[in-house]
Amino acid sequence: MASLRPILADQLSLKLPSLQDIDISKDMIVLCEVRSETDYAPHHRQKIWFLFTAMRQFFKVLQQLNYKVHYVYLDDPANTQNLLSEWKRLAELYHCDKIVVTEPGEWRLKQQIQEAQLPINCLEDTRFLCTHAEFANWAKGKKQLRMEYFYQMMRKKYAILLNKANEPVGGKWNYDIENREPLKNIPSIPARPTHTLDDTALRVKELIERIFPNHFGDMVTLYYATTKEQALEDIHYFFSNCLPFFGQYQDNMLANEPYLFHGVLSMYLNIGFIEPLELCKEVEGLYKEGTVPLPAAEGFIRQVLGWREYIRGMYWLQMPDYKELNFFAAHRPLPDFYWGKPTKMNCIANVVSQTKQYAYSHHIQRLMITGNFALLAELNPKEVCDWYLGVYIDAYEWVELPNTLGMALFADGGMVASKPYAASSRYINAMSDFCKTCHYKTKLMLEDKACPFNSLYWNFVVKNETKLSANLRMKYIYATWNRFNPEKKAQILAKAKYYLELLDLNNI
Ligand code: DLZ
Repeated sequence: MASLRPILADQLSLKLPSLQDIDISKDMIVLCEVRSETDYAPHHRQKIWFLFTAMRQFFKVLQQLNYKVHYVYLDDPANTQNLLSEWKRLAELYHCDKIVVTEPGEWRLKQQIQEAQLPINCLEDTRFLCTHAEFANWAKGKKQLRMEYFYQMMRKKYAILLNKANEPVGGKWNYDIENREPLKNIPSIPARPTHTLDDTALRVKELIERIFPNHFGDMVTLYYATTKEQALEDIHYFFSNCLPFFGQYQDNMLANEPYLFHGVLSMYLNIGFIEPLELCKEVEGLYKEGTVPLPAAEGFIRQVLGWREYIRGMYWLQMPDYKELNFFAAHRPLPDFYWGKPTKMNCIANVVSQTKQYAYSHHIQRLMITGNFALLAELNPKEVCDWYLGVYIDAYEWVELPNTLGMALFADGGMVASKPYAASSRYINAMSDFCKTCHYKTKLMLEDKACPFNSLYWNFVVKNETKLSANLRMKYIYATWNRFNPEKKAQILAKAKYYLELLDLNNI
């Protein structure tokens, strides 16, 4: 009998394990656009546009390769609008006695697969470079699961940037310290490649505008590649124009440069257009031929081979309990300005507006602006995580949750990060041009136009002293606070209280 081979929107790769033993003469591949996936998070309209266009382009590729493929369109009257029920319907339609699928990237969906009364064989996703068993084995018995050690293991496993003695080239595993440049002398950035919107993309645009008229997110154009070939153009643009500067400027933020020297490749890696190992090897090759300095190559490879795999490992190791963690017991609802309503805080307004336009922000904007504010203002982790999962074009829960709940919000109490990434506006002003044109003043703490990040920072530190003061990396922060006189301390906390009240009125 035949088997059904469903492919998810973030599995658009011919190397998928569930395609490897396929019998091309009878097995049926299916791709389904369904409301259960469009609606489980508040997805940005451009994200859905990107995914459906990429799915439809991949469908054409499969047809050209003579696979048997069935595509379910969102507005197909036969569509039951749920992945599992579509797989059941199509398995019956095509007389398939089993369903072979590559493991989904989200626990929610894996759970649905396991609970479905269907003959499903779920294969481990070999597009990742560390298996679940390897990660669990690495984690076993360790008190702390720090990325740095995991990364060294992965460098050794794949022999990336190692010399003949199996030691790191250049003598160090990590060149982060050489990577951080302040905000000056930024080289000019050539325009990114654009991709023509073909009939497929335009038809999907019309569909999204019709079905999701009120969803968050601009649809003026689609900024991203929707085929593997186009994604390769973006990679080559990145290699030639950005990678040499990537490390140096990766923490900077500019109001008019959403991408700076970032790869903007995560959306392609995460849907399967690019293989992570190939990408790392290409970058290593560029270093070896002298095109890219070691700190830039190492910094980039660390993101892909280290951070990306570590985050995924942590997700599967800790789920489902991980999602419920709320270390600081933060409960404030997500303010309206996360959805584009006005705020006088220029950094947030700018990052949210870029997010609305591009469905993208780079990692420092996500961590140190929207994430930092959510941490300081005690926003409910569930609402914050839902926002990140929806609005970013590269977000699936395996990558979003540990990055948001763990890294940005420290809601896991330090499983992912060794200390909270809390910062006052001093950091934002040093790394960005947002403060220059802001209503609030970065240097002020108590005055009328004092930047809210400043008093909220101390409020967060003080409020969570019992939870954080034992952390060695926080010691100097508490020492600074304790040097303030009692009157100043009281004034700072009163100012924070005032701003939190304004925040609750959506008037900050
Ligand atoms: C994110 C997403 C959306 C918006 N829509 C679909 C869809 O209609 N069909 C589909 O197969 N996948 C979609 N996805 C991606 C899935 O949500 C993703 O595969 C799971 O969350 C696992 O990572």
